[in-house]
Amino acid sequence: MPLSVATSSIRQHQHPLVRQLAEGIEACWQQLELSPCYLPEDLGYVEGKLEGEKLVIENRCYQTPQFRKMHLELAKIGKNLDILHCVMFPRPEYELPIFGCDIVSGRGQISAAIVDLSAATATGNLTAEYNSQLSNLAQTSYSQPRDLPEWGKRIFSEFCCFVKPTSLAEEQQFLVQTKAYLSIHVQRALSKMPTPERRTDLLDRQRYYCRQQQKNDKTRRVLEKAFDPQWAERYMTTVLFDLPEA
Ligand code: BLA
Repeated sequence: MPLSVATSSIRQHQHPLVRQLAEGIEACWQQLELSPCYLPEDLGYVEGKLEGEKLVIENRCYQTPQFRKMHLELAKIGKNLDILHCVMFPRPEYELPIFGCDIVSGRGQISAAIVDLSAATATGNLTAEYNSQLSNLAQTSYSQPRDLPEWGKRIFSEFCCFVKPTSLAEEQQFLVQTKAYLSIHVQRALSKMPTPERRTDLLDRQRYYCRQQQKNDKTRRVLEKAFDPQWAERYMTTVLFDLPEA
């Protein structure tokens, strides 16, 4: 029996792209054999204050035979800031890339939309199947591509898309592209056989990915202002990018 995905209460009030992508992600995830994945108990649903404005964070977290943690987070800060964060960490017995996506919208305008399938191994290269399927997707073009920060350059693949969408058409293009990455990923995961002998390497790479993501000062700043530095550190290292244990 697949686990049904409940409807979120904050997404109705979020930027349409955040809402549409959240729905697309959950629909795609239904193809997998979902079971719950537990976050630290007090951090599943959180409220805080940022400059007097209310911050609400809603987390959904699942695991499947192929993935140890599939996390979708929606956050709303006052009337202005909407965030979607999504990461899928494979079990280290499966040589699958890490899917990651982040949308940040301020005052109704998206400033950052990023999606990637990040390599599972230290070479930084995706496998041939991923390469060919991603290369075969329709070409995209955005008027405002953004430069990756240094920490990101070390983990994201050549297929990483990081943009500020400037029109409805570009927002829809990002939605279609992200859903295509996800759909390829889920199809590949379903046909993947485990390779337990690669486990140590794959775990190391996931730890590196998380350590690099923990360097995102922009995420940290928002959380520090809404809560406090200690809370932000705990949230980034136990909910967003916890290091997998050996
Ligand atoms: C950027 N992330 C940001 C920004 C904010 C957040 C405020 C700056 C927006 C901008 O530069 O226009 C905030 N993101 C958050 C918060 C959460 C969140 C508060 O997820 C959660 C509570 N970040 C990810 C994942 C990726 C990612 C999975 O969580 C990529 C796969 C990337 N976010 C990412 C990158 C930037 C960003 C690369 C730009 C950082 C920079 O320009 O320095």
